[in-house]
Amino acid sequence: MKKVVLTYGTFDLFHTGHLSLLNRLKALGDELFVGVTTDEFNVFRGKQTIFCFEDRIQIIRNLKCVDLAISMQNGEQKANDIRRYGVSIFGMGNDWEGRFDDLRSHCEVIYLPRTENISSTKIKKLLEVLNRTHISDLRKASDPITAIVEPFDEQIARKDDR
Ligand code: C2G
Repeated sequence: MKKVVLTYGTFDLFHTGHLSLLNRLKALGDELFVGVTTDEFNVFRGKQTIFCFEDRIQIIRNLKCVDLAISMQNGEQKANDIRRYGVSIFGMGNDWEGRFDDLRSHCEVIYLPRTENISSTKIKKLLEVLNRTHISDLRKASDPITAIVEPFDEQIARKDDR
């Protein structure tokens, strides 16, 4: 019988931390099934994503290490999925350490070390900073141009009034 490994995640702005976790989980069994949080579930738990559900699940579905991608619509479906898919191992990153120990009555539960120094939140924060820096740079660059153009604008406006 095939050994099925199951995990869940948002997988927004897919990065090497996600990839490393999925590859390590796959290596623990024969098949890797991945649940991707729906946009509705993310709204419910107050998590905002950059990529929509369809985009996030499409990336997961197309990974070499993933055998099946399913939707995660709520926090209560795990035990059902474990039964339905004959899951042997349920695995998550260790930021979730201890949070799913109740599933131990259904299958083996493991928490793997997270990859340091990368996360969707960090990427989003970095982009925000870049964005702010760019806006202020653009403002600085456009100020002298505005100073040159403004008198012409005023001249044209005066001519139009006549
Ligand atoms: N992860 C990792 N290393 C990182 C970032 C994330 O190993 N640098 C792991 C997380 O520990 C998690 C998985 O990648 O197991 C997916 O992470 P997220 O997309 O942040 O998913 P999350 O919002 O934690 O959703 O009920 C469980 C939730 O659905 C998990």
